[in-house]
Amino acid sequence: MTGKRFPDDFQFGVATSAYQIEGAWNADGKGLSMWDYYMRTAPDMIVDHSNGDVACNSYYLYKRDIEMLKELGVDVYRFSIAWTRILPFGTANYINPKGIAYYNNLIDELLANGIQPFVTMYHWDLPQTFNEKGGWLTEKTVDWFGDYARVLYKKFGDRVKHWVTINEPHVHCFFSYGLGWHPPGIHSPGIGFYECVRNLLLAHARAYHIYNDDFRATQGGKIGISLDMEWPVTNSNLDEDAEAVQDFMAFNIDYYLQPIFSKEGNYPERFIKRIADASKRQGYNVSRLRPFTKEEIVYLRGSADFLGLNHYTSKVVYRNESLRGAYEVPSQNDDLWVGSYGDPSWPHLFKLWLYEYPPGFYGLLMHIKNTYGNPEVYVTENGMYTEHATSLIDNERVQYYRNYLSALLDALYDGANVKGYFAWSLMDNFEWSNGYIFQFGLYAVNNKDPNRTRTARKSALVYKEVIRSRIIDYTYDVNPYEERNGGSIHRVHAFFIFCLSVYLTYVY
Ligand code: GBH
Repeated sequence: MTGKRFPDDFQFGVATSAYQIEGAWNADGKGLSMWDYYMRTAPDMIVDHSNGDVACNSYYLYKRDIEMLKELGVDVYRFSIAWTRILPFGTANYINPKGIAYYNNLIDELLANGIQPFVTMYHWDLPQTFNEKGGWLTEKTVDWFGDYARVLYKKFGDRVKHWVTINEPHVHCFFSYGLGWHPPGIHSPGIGFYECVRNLLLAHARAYHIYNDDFRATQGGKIGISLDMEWPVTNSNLDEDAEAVQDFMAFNIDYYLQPIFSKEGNYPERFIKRIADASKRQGYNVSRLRPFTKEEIVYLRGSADFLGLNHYTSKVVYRNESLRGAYEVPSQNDDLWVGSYGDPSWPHLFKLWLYEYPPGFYGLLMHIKNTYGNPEVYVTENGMYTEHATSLIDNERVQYYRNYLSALLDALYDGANVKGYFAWSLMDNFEWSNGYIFQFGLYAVNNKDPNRTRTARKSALVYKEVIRSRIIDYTYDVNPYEERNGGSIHRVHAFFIFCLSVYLTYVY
C-alpha cells in the first residue's frame, strides 16, 4: 500500500469505442463506415478473420453494460459515437432518428444511474462516403467533421459535458495512412501519414471553435483530444542515444502536444528540421511535412480544455549504425531514425508491444505538467491485454493496474493536474487488426454465446475496490468465481451457520 489516496473529486471510469463494441453494423438506418466496408473487402487484414459486425452487441445490450458500470461504481463512462449511425452518409444533411435515439437512451440511462457520459466523437470509424473522396488526406474532412460535431452538440450537448474530439491521431494515421493495415489501407508513411495528422488536428480545432463560438455559453462543457503516447527510456550515456530520446519525444509526444497545448504553438522545431533535412537529401524541393500557416498555428493553439492521455507502455530507444537501411524511405520511421523495443526485464505476457513500466507513466505525466503549463489531464485509456483466456483470474492485469495507478498517484502528489482515469476496457472487444485474440476487458465476453455474456474478472473486482476505497491496497484479494453469483453462496453459508448456532444455543 502506498498510503496515498485519490482525492474525492477524482473521476474513475472505464472506456470503450463504438466499432469495438456496438455491433449492429447495418441496423436501423446506419450507414457504412470505412471499417464496415473494409471488413467486406479486406477481411484478411484481421489476424483471426473476425470483424466488428456483432462485437459485444452493445447496440442491443447497453443496459447490461450499464449494470456493469454500476457494479464497478464508476463516476464516468467513456464511449464513442459511430458517425454513420447519426449521419449515414457522413454529411449533416440527413440525420438518422434511430441513431439519435440509441445515444439518447444510452446517455439518459447513464445519467439516471449517476454516471456521467464522457463522449468521443471519432474513434476511427470514418464514413465510407468520405473515404471515397480522399478521407483524412483531404482538408475537406475538416469541414465534414465540424458539421458532425455541431450535430452532436445540438443533439446531446445539453447532457454531455465532456467531449473528446478525436481518438489518437498518431495511431489512426499510422495504421490507416502510413502502414495501411487499417482502412482505407493506404500505404504512404512519408507523406500521407503527416497529411492525415495535420487534417485531424485541424478537425479537432474546428470542433473546439464551433463549441466556443456557438455552444459554450449555453452548455458549459469541456472539449479535449485523446493523444496516445509511449515514454522513451535509455540506460546508455552515449550522445547518439540521448539524441534518440529527444527525437523520439519530438516525433511521438511533442508533435501532438505542442500545436495545441504550448504557448508558442506549431510543430516542434526539432521535428520540423529532421523532416526538412531528410526531404532535401531525398531530392524533394519542399519538406514532406506541410507547414501550418500563421493562421492555423493560432487556430490550433489553446484549442483544448483538457488533454486526454492514452498510455500503455514505454520503449527503450537507441540510435546506431544498425539502423542504416532499417526503414522504408521515405517514412516517418526513417525521418525519426530511432530504434525501439520493450525491455525484456519489464513484465510482459507476449513479445508483442505491451511491456509494463510504470515509471514511464510517471515520467510522461510529469513531462506534460512541466512542459505545457500543467494542463487538466484525463487519462482516457490505460490497461493491458491477456490472451482471450477462459480464466477469470487475471493476476497480470491486476498487477498492471495497481502499479500504473500507483504511478499516477505519485504524479498527482507531485503536482500533476490529473482529474480522472479510464481503464481500457470495460470488456473484451474487437481489438482491430488483432481481432479477438488479445483482450483488454475487466469483464470477459463470451463470443460463442449469442447473448455475449459478460463476466467480471478479478481485475474488475480489484478496480471496484480501488474506486470504493480511493486507495491501492496490494493485500486486497478477491475470487471472481465466488463473486459470480453475487455472493449468494456466501449468504447461504452464513445463514446455515446462523441457524446451527441458534439451534445449538437454545435447543440443544
Ligand atoms: C488504443 O491505442 C486504441 O485507442 C484502442 O482502440 C485499442 O483497443 C487499445 O489501444 C488497445 O490496443 O499489434 O504490434 O501492431 C493504443 C496504441 C497502437 C497500441 C497500436 C497497439 C498495435 C501494435 N496502440 N498498437 S501491433
